[in-house]
Order: sequence, then structure tokens, then C-alpha cells
Amino acid sequence: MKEPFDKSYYLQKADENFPTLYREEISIPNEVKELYPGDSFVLDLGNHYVGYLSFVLGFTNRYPDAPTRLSVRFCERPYEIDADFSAYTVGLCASWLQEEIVTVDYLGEYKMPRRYAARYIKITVLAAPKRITLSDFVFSAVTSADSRQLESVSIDDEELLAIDRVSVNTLKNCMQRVFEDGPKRDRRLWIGDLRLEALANYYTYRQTDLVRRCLYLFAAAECDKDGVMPGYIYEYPFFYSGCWFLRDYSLLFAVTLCEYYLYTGDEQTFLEIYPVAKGQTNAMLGELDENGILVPKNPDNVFIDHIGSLKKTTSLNGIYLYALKALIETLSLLNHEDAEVYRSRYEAARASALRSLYNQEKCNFENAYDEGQLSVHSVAWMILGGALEGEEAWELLRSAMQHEAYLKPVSPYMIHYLIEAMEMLGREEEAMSCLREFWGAMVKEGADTFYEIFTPEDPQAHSVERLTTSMCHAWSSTPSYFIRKRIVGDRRGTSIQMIEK
Ligand code: RAM
Repeated sequence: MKEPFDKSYYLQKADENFPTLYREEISIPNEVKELYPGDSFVLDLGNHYVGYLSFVLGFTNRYPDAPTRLSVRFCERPYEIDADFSAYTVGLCASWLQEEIVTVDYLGEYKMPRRYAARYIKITVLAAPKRITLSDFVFSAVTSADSRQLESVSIDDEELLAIDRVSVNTLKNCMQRVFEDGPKRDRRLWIGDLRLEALANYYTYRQTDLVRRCLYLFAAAECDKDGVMPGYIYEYPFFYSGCWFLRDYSLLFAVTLCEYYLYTGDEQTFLEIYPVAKGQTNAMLGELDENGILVPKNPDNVFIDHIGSLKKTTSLNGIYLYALKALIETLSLLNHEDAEVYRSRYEAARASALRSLYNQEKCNFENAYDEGQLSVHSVAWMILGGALEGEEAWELLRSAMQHEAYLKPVSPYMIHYLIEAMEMLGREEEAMSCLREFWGAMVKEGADTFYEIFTPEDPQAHSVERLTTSMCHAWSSTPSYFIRKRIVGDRRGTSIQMIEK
């Protein structure tokens, strides 16, 4: 095998693993509507889908002597149907709002060219020559998830069954040319989302070629001057590297690659991409301070959770330990000499974390690096990194979750890691109750797919505030991973296979 591989090689491998895109025509029951300017109506697809809309424009008694202008709004959740889009000013670009002004010149079928994520479609006739008709609405849903691959599992619990169903639907709708983060927004490949989608995929669709494609795409990315890869990339209409170099995500790239090997046994892919993952952990060495603590020069280059005020050093160091652990495990299995290198780095990093981040007097992670801020995030990541174990770890995590002085996770992404930490401590029952409490509340709220951000105590909070919030978000699809793992067992080391097509 020749080494190192270059960008064009990685892109070629990504292309070789390009998925089949499956289409399903969802016909929307509706009568032929005779419409006048100002009329509006809402179509219900019956579930959340990602795809393209077409319809037929017609007339009843007088041939239309002018074009028809419609407003077509695609909504993931009901609150979008009548929301005032013109008032949207916060945060992300308003062009993410799924609304078009469409002018139809000719009678007959009209196909809208853009792809949308929606359950509801609101159509308003803005201008038309007196009477027109709209009929034959078809939504052509698209996904690279192969329904024949989806494993059926028997889940003897109504609530978990519902959570699993919505979770699988979320994953399916995010599976497109790549594992997208959200089909409404940002419609691109992010490392943090990829890692969680890959996990859910290993227990549902088992399309390991799509994981492989995404790993190769990241391997082709342009790193920053410190050698850190971008947190996201674009791959259409051409490959383009992102420009936010998140340290936590780059470490999770190494974890995703290691797990890819552990789940599939595909040594060749692992070894081809491993130099890139190695580059990520090596890059961190340049940002270790005099105490051996990983402190990025620019604090904005760490994500952890969607909380602006969150201090992130302790969590990031937990992720550093977590990535080193994954590398040690994988490289040891492969009898790779680097396993020992990572082992000694791990020991040193763990000792530094306990010395400088753990507060011996208070038995918590109150430290100067995070300006005394306490968060569930820090505790969970330090547990996942193996810095704190056993009863002591559980006591701290339990009190952190209850104590109001601690910042709590808001994204399903971070809730995933909280649950993973509980599982690591053997707290299976508590982990499941946390899962039910969080994702179960979304099901109760009427979710067809799981959201980017959610507060069970105030289910409408984030969606109403931010109309650009993605209501089908990849990092929210891991309940299926947790639920099914309990039923079918841990699949690492089993070299899961796809069913032959
Ligand atoms: C948001 C998206 C995406 C996530 C990044 C860090 O823009 O929700 O899923 O990975 O943040």
C-alpha cells in the first residue's frame, strides 16, 4: 500500500462509494381546487420527507391570459405554516426559510427544481387571472437509505417503539449524497453529526459504504495552518473544504474512523485514512499548555454544545482523552506500533486533567480554565475520557444533572454523550430514562423526525425563536442506536455486513 495518499486519491475513493439515491412518489390526496387570488390551502404529506414537489396548473372555463404567481411554503412542523417569515432577523441567513414565489407561465405539470424538507406545504395564490386550478400534487421523496436494508427489531415497549420509529425516519431523511446534518439546514457533512449518524446506521440501515464515503471526503479536506481539519465540508457541485476548524470535531473524526474499523473490520480503509486521523491528534500537541492541558489559541474553535456562554476547556480535554482511547483500542487490535505512542500520551493527558482540571477539594471540575463554571458537559466528557470512574464518577454526574449551578445540555448531540457517559458507568436504566425523558417528549410533541435543539420543559422554545432551526437533525437520530444495541448486542467487532442488493 503506498502512503501518503493525496487529496485526489481520497476524492476518487469517495466517488467510488457514491450512494444510490432512491425515490418514492408520495401522492398527496387533494381535490382539484378552483382558486382565486388570495386563496390559500395546506397540504399534509402525512410524514416528514425530503424531496421535490410537482403539480398541475389548469383552468375551468376561461383560458388563463396571464401567468399564475404562487407562494409555496414548505414546513417541517406546524408552527411554520403561519409564521411571519418577514420578521425573521435572528442569526442564520433567512434564505434557509423554505418559501418560494413561483410564477407559472404554462398550463400543465410544473416541477419545482429545489429540494425541500417538509411535512406540510402551504400554497397561496398571489396573482392569477381570475380562476385557475391546481391538482395532482406529487412529492418525490429522496433518500440514500435503502429500506430493504433496514433491520426490523421487536421492541416490546410502545414508547421506545415510537422513539425508534422517529429516530430511523430522522436518519433516513438525513441520508442523502452524504450523511447530511439537516436536510432543511445546513444540508452538509459535519463531523460531529457524521459520528452519531454512523453509530445509528450500524444498527439500522448498515450502509457502511456511505460512512466510508464520508470518511474519505473529510480525508481530502484542507487543514488549517495548525493541521486541524475543518468541521464540515461541501461535496456538491464540487468539493470544497469548510472554514471552521473545530478541535473537538477533528478529534471525533479519529473516533469515527476507529469505530468504522471496529464495526466493519475494513482494515484497508482504516489504514488509508489513518494518517489523517493521526494528523489530528498530533495537531493537538501544539496546543497543549505548560500544564499539559489542551487550550486552543482561539476558543471559538470548539463546539461542545449550542450554548454561547459555555466554557469548554474541561470538555475538550475529555474529548482528547476519548479520542486517544479509541486510537489505543483500534491500533492495539491491529498490532500497530502507534498504539504505545497514544498510550503514553493518554496517561500524561489524564494525569494533567486530574491535576489541573479536577478540583480535589470540591471533588468536581471547578477550575480556573473554565473560570469556575460548572457544567454537565465537563463531567460527562471527563467520564467518557476515562478520567473519572466508578461510583465517584456517577455521584458527580448525578448531582451535576440535578444541581442548578450546573449548565445543562441543550442539543440532542450533547444529550447523546450524556447518555453514553451513563452507559459507560453501567447505569443502563438511568440512561434509558434520560432517553425517554428527552426524545419521548419530542414524540409527545408530535415529532415525525427529531429536532436540532429541544428543551423538554418548554417544547416550543427554540423552534419559535429560530425559524431556521432544523426539525430533522442528524445528531438527534441516536435513540435507535441506544435502543437497538440493548436488543441485538454491541456490534463492535462483529464486522457487520450489508445485505447484497
Ligand atoms: C450547527 C449544525 C450542525 C453542527 C454544527 C456545529 O450549525 O446544527 O449540525 O454540527 O452546528
